Amino acid sequence: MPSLSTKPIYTGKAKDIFETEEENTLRAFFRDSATAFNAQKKGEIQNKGKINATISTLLFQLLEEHGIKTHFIKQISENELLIKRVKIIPLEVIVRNITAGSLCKRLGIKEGRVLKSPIVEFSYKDDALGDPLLTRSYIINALEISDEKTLNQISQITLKINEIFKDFFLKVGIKVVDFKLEYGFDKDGDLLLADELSPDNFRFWDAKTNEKLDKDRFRQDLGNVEGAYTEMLKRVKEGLNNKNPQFSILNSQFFIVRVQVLPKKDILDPQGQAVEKALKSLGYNEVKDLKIGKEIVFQINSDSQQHAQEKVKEMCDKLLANPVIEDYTVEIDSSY
Ligand code: ADP
Ligand code: AIR
Ligand code: ASP
Repeated sequence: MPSLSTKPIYTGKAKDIFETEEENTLRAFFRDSATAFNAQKKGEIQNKGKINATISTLLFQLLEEHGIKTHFIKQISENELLIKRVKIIPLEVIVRNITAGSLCKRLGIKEGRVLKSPIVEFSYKDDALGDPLLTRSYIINALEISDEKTLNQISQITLKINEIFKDFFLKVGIKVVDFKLEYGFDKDGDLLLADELSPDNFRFWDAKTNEKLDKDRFRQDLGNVEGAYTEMLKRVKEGLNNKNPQFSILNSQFFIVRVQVLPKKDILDPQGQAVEKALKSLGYNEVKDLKIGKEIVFQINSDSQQHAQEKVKEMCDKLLANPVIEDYTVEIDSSY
C-alpha cells in the first residue's frame, strides 16, 4: 500500500490531493467543505466527504463494468480514494438531459423541460473567469488545450456514460438532469475519466416528486442537504443490489479496529521487567507483573461487525499477534 503523505500537492474546493510512494498513484481526500457559484458561496455539508467518496467509488465501478476507462483504483478509507495520476484537461464536460441551472439562465428558458436530445458542452475550468462556456474553436485554436480528435472521443464517451447513468438511476426513481465530468491523460497517454461522481457534480431529481437531491439544495438554500446526499447514497446502493443481488457487500461500511497485543502472563517480557525494575527504583514498590505490548489501529471494510470481527481474528492469528506467546483483544467500532 502506498505510504500516506500528509502534505497535499493540491487543495481544491472539495478535495485534497496527495502524492503516494507510487509516482503515478494519487490519494484524493474528500472533505465536507462545499462551494457554489465558483466559490463565491462557501459552507460545510455534514458527512459529505465520506458520502461522496463512497458514491464515487460505486459509480466508477459501475462505469468500469461497462468498459469505461477511469482513474479509480480503490477506496482506502471512508473519505479517501486511490486514483491514477492524470494530466487533467482543464475542461468541464457537461451533459444535459433536462433544462436547469446555467442553461436556463443563459437562454431565458424554464427549468424542467426534457431536451430534444442530450447536449454535451464544454466550459473552461477556471474559477477566476467564472468557468466560461467554450466553443470547439476556442478550445482548439485559442486556448490550445485540446484537439478535434480528443474532443470527439470525450463527447462519445460522455454520451455513453450518460446512457449508463440514465438507465441505472431511472430504475431507482431518479432523473439524471445534468452532470459535469473531467478527463485527463495518464502516463501511457490513455484518456481516463477523472475527478468525482457525486451529488456535487450531478443534478438528481426524484422521478415522482421532482425533489432536488443534489448540491442545488446547498446552492439555493433549500435545507436538508445532508439528507439529500444520504438518500442518493441509498439509491445508488439499491440500484447496485438490484443489479447484482449477490453483491450484498455493496452495503458494506468501514469499521474502526483496535487490536491490543500483550505478552502472555507467564512469558518472559524483558522490556516489561526493565520498566518494572525502573519503577521500583523510583520507589513504586506496589507495582508487579508489568507487561509491555502494542496497539494496532486500522479501518476495515465489511458488510457487518461480526464479519469484521472474524476477519480481524484471522489477521491476529496469522500476523498481528503470536498466539504462542501473546494474548490479544479486539475492539471494533462502527465508524459510519
Ligand atoms: P477544484 O479544483 O475544482 O476546486 P476539487 O476540490 O474537487 O476541485 O479538487 C480536486 C482536483 O483534483 C481538481 O482540480 C481535479 O481536476 C483534480 N483531479 C481529479 N482527478 C485527478 C487525477 N486523477 N489526477 C490529477 N488530478 C486530478
Ligand atoms: N457543475 C458544473 N460546474 C461544477 C459543477 N459541479 C455541474 C453542476 C450541474 C452541471 O454541472 O453540478 O450538475 C451543470 O451546471 P450548470 O451550473 O452549468 O447548470
Ligand atoms: N463547483 C463550482 C463551485 O464550487 C460550481 C458550482 O458547483 O456551483 O463553485
